[in-house]
Amino acid sequence: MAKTVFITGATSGFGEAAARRFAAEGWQTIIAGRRAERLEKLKGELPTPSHTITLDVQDKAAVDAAVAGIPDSFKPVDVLVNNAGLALGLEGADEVAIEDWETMIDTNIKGLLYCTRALLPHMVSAGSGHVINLGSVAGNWPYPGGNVYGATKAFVKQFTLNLRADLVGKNIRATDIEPGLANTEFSAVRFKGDTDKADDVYSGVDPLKAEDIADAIFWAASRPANVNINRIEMMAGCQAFSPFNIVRK
Ligand code: NDP
Ligand code: 8X3
Repeated sequence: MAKTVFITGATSGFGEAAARRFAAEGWQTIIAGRRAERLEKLKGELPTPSHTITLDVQDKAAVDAAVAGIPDSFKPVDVLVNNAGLALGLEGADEVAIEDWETMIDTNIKGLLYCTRALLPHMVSAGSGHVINLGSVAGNWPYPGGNVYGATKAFVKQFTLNLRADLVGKNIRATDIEPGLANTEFSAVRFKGDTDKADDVYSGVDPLKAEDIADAIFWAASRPANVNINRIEMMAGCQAFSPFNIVRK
């Protein structure tokens, strides 16, 4: 029987690339996101059965309804990829719009929790499953303007590890994938449609591609049952660490 992966944020970037990768490997996909027309287009291009769900992960009732409405032919869900997420802005903590912080928390933290909590009991009943979360290097390494975005990804990392603690012995795996600089719509979203600013992020460098992250997600999902990949932190070859910022008198 074909395996099924449920991917949130499949309309773009890592989620779309992951859907293409899993489908190419013979998996059925459940693809979710807010942009319905993109989901339908993607579904038409995938070689295996796909179920689309137009979904805002910030809406708990909608998440519950989406999970309740999964067709029998897509059950059980073998892997949940909690990928939907975003950064908004790069302003300092004293300047940022509080609404941007709220949106990041509602999406990256609460949306991820809603999806996980809705699907986990089904995985436990089925006796197997795997939750793969999209963290970030921003959850491990501070940078100016990363304030709440990085904090949401630190939450994702620790929640993933705590899921492992809760689920050990239940044949449910949990993995945090923590990419660095990757060229997707991420920066266009972060800079609210300012494409010049977004393009600057990737100019003159060779960043990670969505397919690189899809590769890591699929690799983690396709390890034998006796293996759990706890975390994968990955950076572009052009990216590394900076010295501490010391302000001198
Ligand atoms: P994209 O902007 O290309 O894709 C983000 C996806 O998330 C879209 O499909 C979008 O779909 C979806 N999404 C956003 N908000 C919601 C919501 N409220 N409900 C449902 N879906 C939503 O970015 P990436 O592919 O780069 O990002 C994917 C994940 O990886 C994010 O969690 C991001 O934080 C993380 N990440 C990104 C990095 C990067 O440099 N690109 C590096 C490290 C981590 P739609 O708008 O249709 O709802
Ligand atoms: C995305 C990577 O460095 O822009 O999570 O925060 S970064």
